[in-house]
Amino acid sequence: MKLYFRPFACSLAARIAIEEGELDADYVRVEPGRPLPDGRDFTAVSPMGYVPAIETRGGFVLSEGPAVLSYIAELAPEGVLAPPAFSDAHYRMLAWLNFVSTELHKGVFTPLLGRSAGPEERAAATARVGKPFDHLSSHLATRDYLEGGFTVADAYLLVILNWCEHAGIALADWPVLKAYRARLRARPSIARAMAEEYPLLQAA
Ligand SMILES: N[C@@H](CCC(=O)N[C@@H](CS)C(=O)NCC(=O)O)C(=O)O
Repeated sequence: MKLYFRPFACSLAARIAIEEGELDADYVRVEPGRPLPDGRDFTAVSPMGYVPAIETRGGFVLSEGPAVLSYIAELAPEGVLAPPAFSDAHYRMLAWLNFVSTELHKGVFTPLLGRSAGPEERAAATARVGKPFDHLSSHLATRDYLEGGFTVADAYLLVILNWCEHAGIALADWPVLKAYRARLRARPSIARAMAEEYPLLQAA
């Protein structure tokens, strides 16, 4: 399986899942405005040009983070990256993936990290972080992970929390989330995945 990624983008969650699940993957970096190493334009893999995307040896291609993370979770042994299939916890994990994707990634961080939003849109995006961060804080105040043990939803949330400083969001205002981020960063799979991508980010 190939994982198409950009350093420290949302695709980092898929790399974390691959590390945590001890799965095999080749990592293909996507560089804006440049063809892939095999000469194709990245839109041949991911029509919107978004990472993450995966491509299997059998030719199965998939984009959209929550779907990619769910697929990777199913490649790992049951219980390693997701609660057992068809359990209530499994569906709650899917709900968290959607929550992180919509309420945080696209709703708050995409406008703050991109270049196209003007001051009004940025202020509105910043104002939208309070409700989901408050909800996460009260949920995580009594838990180590979003749903039982570590799942791909935690990997996705960690990646979003990594962006706070760059987006001008004061994570210190949510100490539960700050502690959760520190705890996750200390997890070996996450530390390894971040260490792989950090030098690429620095050199970019
Ligand atoms: N709907 C997509 C969005 C993914 C996305 O926003 N990816 C960003 C990186 S975090 C990206 O590839 N941006 C490149 C661009 O905007 O051209 C998903 O959920 O996977």
